[in-house]
Amino acid sequence: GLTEQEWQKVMDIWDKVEPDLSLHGQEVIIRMFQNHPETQERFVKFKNLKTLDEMKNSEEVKKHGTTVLSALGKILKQKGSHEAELAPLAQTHANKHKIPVKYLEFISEIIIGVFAEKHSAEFGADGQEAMRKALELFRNDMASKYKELGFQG
Ligand code: MNH
Repeated sequence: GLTEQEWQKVMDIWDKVEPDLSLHGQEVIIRMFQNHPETQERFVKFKNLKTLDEMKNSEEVKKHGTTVLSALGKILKQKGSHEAELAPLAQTHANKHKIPVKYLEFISEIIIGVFAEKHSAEFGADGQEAMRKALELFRNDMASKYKELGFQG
């Protein structure tokens, strides 16, 4: 788990991100598609977007980015006691969207990269390390749920 100080660092950076979830979310989704094109194939609604411009101009991408980050924010705020928030997410990502843990790893690193870029002053090495630990905890718990659900992930 994380120490209370580490959770505090995670919450501090979240305070910076939260006022503009859609901008951060849009950037995360687009960068995931650019760096790992196989992830885009998992989205029926985004498969058709071909150029970076199309992605940037898509209201749907922005909306999805907001959906993802608001769900993540709710989870992080539980500071590890996130069973109630995580279970339904694991269910859909295993059974419906079929998202491997590897892709959750991709998006985790991208989230850290985007936040670090946008908030370099507030998000130093220790903050990044705390966020990495929090996202690892999230992923490990997703992976356990995947296993229970019989999804190889
Ligand atoms: Mn994901 C839908 C949260 C990572 C692919 N995702 C959703 C929804 C939430 C969500 C909330 C909407 C409700 C639901 O279907 O459960 N997703 C997350 C979070 C992370 C995440 C918090 C990690 C952080 N998701 C990923 C990754 C991929 C992915 C990584 C693929 C590479 N998600 C999807 C797909 C949908 C979805 C596909 C369905 C989108 C749609 O058609 O509306």
